[in-house]
Amino acid sequence: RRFKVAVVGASGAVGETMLSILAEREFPASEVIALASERSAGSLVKYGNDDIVVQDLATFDPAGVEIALFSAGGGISKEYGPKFAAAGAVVIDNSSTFRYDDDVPLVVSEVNPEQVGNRPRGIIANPNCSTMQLMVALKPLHDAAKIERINVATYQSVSGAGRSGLEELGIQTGQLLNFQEIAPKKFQAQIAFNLIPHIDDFQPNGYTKEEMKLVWETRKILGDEAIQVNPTAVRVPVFYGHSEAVNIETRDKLSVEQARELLERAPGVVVVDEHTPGGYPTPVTHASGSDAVYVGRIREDFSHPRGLNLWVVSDNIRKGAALNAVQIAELVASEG
Ligand code: A2P
Ligand code: 11C
Repeated sequence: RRFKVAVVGASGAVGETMLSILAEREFPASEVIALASERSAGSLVKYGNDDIVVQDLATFDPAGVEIALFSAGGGISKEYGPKFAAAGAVVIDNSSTFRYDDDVPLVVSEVNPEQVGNRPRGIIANPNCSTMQLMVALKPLHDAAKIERINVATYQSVSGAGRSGLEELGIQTGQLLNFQEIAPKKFQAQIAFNLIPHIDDFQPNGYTKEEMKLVWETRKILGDEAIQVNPTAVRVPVFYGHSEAVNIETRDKLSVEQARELLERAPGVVVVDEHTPGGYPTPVTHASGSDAVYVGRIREDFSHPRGLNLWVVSDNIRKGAALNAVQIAELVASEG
């Protein structure tokens, strides 16, 4: 059976990757419809070797769409997601709009695929990119030794902020190399040759929303309200690929050898962990353009009897967003 699929936000950084991954993985589509705002309506986007015309979401009739992948921002998901679901589509939403609703499953395809069927509103949420790669890496360790606490510092690329984030890093880099003034727009401070410890809005507790997403989403995906998560989220001048310095404290002792063996067998994970120059993943050398979650620098935390350190890197646009959304669509399609 083949499905009529719509991609909402098809002209964006995640949307264009959704289209290319649908084609790459030969998703059983009878038709693929590209939707965005009236600004890009009429322009062409790539679906495999084909060019398809972008249509205006505001005037599009969702009747007949069976699977809709949304990545056009939270406001668009909130307004149009329920309309597509009411028209009969399964909505797979990449925004944070529905993630914390009890009647919307939050799914990482390697971690809790069984939740896909549990969708009373016809909506399935795709986690935030920084949570996504963390869950793929930590699920096998959690199953084996029960993680009680996670300390994580993220190093998040500018593509997480969409096309305008990519443009801002490129433009500022050029300007600074030419001794010109820069004027931050998308980011809160200069991003070229700098780091910014601020992603999304500050919360009353002093953490940012990007940091709290790691707390809320980890608990929901692992189905473990007791797990403690202490995040710091940082924007870095990297185009594609989020990295994470992760420290976990487990209930049962996990040796480096045990952790490596579990990770080598884990779906979606590639271990790159040699104690040599370059024997670890980086966003540019491994993650960018790849599907896997890469794990390296696996070592025992010598300051804690049941602590372990990991370095986790993945393409935030692929596994962190578009690929997982397509994998969820594949799970839906396999229901028949
Ligand atoms: P458009 O290109 O027409 O503005 P990114 O995250 O890379 O910035 O991409 C955002 C995506 O969401 C783009 O495809 C963008 O389309 C789409 N989008 C933004 N606002 C709207 C809107 N009001 N209606 C439909 N699509 C929208
Ligand atoms: C970033 N993680 O890197 C964000 C982008 O909740 O889906 C994705 C925000 C989200 O800026």
